[in-house]
Amino acid sequence: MNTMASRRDVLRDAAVGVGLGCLPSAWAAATQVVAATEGGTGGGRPPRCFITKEKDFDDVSRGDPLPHTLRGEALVRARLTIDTCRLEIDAEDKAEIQTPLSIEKGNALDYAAMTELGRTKAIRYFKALQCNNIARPLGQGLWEGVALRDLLRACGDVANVRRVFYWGFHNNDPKQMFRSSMAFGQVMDTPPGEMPPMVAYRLNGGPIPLERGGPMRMIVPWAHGFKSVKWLQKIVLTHRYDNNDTYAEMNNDPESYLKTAAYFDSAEEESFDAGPIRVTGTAVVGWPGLERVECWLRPHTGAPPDLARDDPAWATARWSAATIEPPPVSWKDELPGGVLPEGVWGFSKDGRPKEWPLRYALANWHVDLNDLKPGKYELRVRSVDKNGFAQPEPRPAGPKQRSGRNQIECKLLSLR
Ligand SMILES: Nc1nc2c(c(=O)[nH]1)N[C@H]1C(S)=C(S)[C@@H](COP(=O)(O)O)O[C@H]1N2
Ligand SMILES: [Mo]
Repeated sequence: MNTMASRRDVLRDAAVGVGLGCLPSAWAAATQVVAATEGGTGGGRPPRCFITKEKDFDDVSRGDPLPHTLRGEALVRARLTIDTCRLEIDAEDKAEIQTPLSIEKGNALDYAAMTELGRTKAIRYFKALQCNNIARPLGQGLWEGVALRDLLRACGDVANVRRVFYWGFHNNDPKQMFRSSMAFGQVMDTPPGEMPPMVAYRLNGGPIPLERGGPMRMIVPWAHGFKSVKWLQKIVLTHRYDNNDTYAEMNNDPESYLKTAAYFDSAEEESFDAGPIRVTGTAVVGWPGLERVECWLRPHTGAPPDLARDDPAWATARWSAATIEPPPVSWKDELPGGVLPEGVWGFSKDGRPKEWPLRYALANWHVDLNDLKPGKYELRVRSVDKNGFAQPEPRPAGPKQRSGRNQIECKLLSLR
């Protein structure tokens, strides 16, 4: 076991950032880039482009049959088409609402009403979807919709409201209901410079596909995926102060914030010919922000790469900064047609992001490994948040802490 060899500082800060949204393929071939896949299937590998194509997200859905497998008449009955979808807003318990919106009264919000509201009130922001319990981002989209606070305000006076409950289509089987909730203040009192929760009706410039929870989906920027309810149909204001999230079950923390954590594009073992290697990955910029991404390289010890929390090797690990890639030079090439960068949350009038990396989004990073001798290596990656906590801090990484995955990933590299 040779942990000392890791002291050979084989990592260095790559000064040149080639990494705009998508890697040029000629460059990639020349330098043995550990290729990012086009996402989707292979266990949640995020693609290299800043935006994930709608079809390339990994899917986390409950229901039997899954709502997005319905077709034809069944889809119409489920009210999951652009023409049939309706969003109802009501109150329960002691809570009151002046103008409830209901299918019965004929004033529920349909898709046309949502897009009409959007003409004056639309907001757009990037959001990385990440499951509380899956250690890899599912994808990142540009979501467009109307702030939930604006929809609620349009329903007139309310009284005795403490929480907002909401759910989507669930095959009319109460057991299949997937619900989530927010405190009333989280919905109404958006702090300056923050993104509000929204009812989204567009993803990446087009209607939200059924697979991604369209036609209408709740998007909660600061939270894990379970707050972003798909196939949204019902919002209920309540006097109850307790959370009713489906994700409150099974020891999940229903108020968990999106964790800051770094990932390899591919965590699988890979072989290379001797020569420079670039390893790429993404980092989720969670609630505590992202200060930097770091890598630790050491010769493979032969032991399984899952290093125990109390393994002495952690204490002598040498972490070197990876390069967080700069914003795309041309947002026009990244954004869907018709969307101007200045129309996206967090961008200034000159079309540039005010902060980088963007909060609740994915940052791309890379690390260059040069002068590696033939052999087998372990490469680990971690994020350091703006509070100075390095992953997995500030909480344990174990499976019993269900407030968002944050284990340190390890990738095995073989050099011939
Ligand atoms: N209606 C409904 N919404 C849902 C779910 C669900 O099962 N049903 N799963 C949630 C969970 S746990 C996650 S992580 C995200 C996943 O979003 P995606 O499938 O678009 O990647 O959707 C959330 N919204
Ligand atoms: Mo999830």
